[in-house]
Amino acid sequence: MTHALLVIDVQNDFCPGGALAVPEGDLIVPGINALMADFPAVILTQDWHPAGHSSFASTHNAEPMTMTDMPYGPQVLWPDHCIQGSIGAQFHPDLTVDRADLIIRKGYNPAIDSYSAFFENDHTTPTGLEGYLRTRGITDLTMVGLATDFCVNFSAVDAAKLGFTVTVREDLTRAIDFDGSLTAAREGMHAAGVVLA
Ligand code: VGL
Ligand code: ZN
Repeated sequence: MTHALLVIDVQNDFCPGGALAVPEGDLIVPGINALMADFPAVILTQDWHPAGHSSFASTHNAEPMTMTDMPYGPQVLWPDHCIQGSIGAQFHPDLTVDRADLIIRKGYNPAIDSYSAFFENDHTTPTGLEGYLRTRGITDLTMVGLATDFCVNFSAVDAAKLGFTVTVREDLTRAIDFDGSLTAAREGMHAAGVVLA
């Protein structure tokens, strides 16, 4: 049994002052850094969109935080965020990135959003993370980061469905909480067998 810490999207754009700021998103950074010492493996994810990404409201001449229908289902339209190579896409400057064994990027496909670290939002296109974890013998995952109700939620549910033992440290996450999304995320994670600690 090997237990990895998966740190989701602790990037400038999801912190106060960023393009898609999650309230208090920066407050979890010291606790995440401290937690890294308890894990033999640390993996970071990085939301990494090309300009003009299909999840951006601006791409559809729509208002941010409205919904659209994509071929793979309903999709929230976000403000432009985490554009490849931008300051907003960089990790929070205080995050300890040196402990990371792997940094996995997602959301680079212009036509499909990717909340989950495992699959794009079509729920079928893999990111490759599953194979990485399995070939390293990693069976247990603790997840922290941003945002609880989107990327942490989708990553945790996918990991549980894939058979990993998953814990989400809610004290080291923060939520966007859009239209009941946090309550729905908690229920979905619980139903999938994710331990909310
Ligand atoms: C996220 C919305 C859009 C997240 C990423 O990291 O939770 N949310 N892109
Ligand atoms: Zn994104």
